[in-house]
Amino acid sequence: MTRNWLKTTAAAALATAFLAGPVAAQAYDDWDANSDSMIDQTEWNTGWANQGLTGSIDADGDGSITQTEFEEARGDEARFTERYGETAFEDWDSNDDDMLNDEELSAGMYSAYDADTSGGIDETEFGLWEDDIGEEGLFDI
Ligand SMILES: [Ca+2]
Ligand SMILES: [Ca+2]
Ligand SMILES: [Ca+2]
Ligand SMILES: [Ca+2]
Repeated sequence: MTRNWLKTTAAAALATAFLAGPVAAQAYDDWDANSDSMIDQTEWNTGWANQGLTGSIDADGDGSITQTEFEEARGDEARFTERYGETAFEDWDSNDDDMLNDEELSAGMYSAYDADTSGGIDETEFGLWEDDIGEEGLFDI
């Protein structure tokens, strides 16, 4: 954990002057703004935006994720499908414009990781998500 964090931090620092770096290690406490040991949808969206996570898979930087950008970012297809289902892109595209914006991606991931559908992301669920994002991209699973 510590070693990974150091490695990620060093890489992120290195990448600052260049293009978007690997997704930095996430801190549950930073995301849980009101410290009630649960990340609600609002806190999740804020954490998501603060980390610029949509930008890390938006290859052309236009603010929308196309299906192509999505597929290129998702890493191992079989594992991705196992985690998110075969129709994740369509399911998350709530306004049916064949693109995912920041909000849709954030909401889609939120529902995917609220494993017990309690309406909040607890530390265990957050840890699972953290394990799934990695240096090769947001969906390095
Ligand atoms: Ca909270
Ligand atoms: Ca794009
Ligand atoms: Ca959309
Ligand atoms: Ca939950």
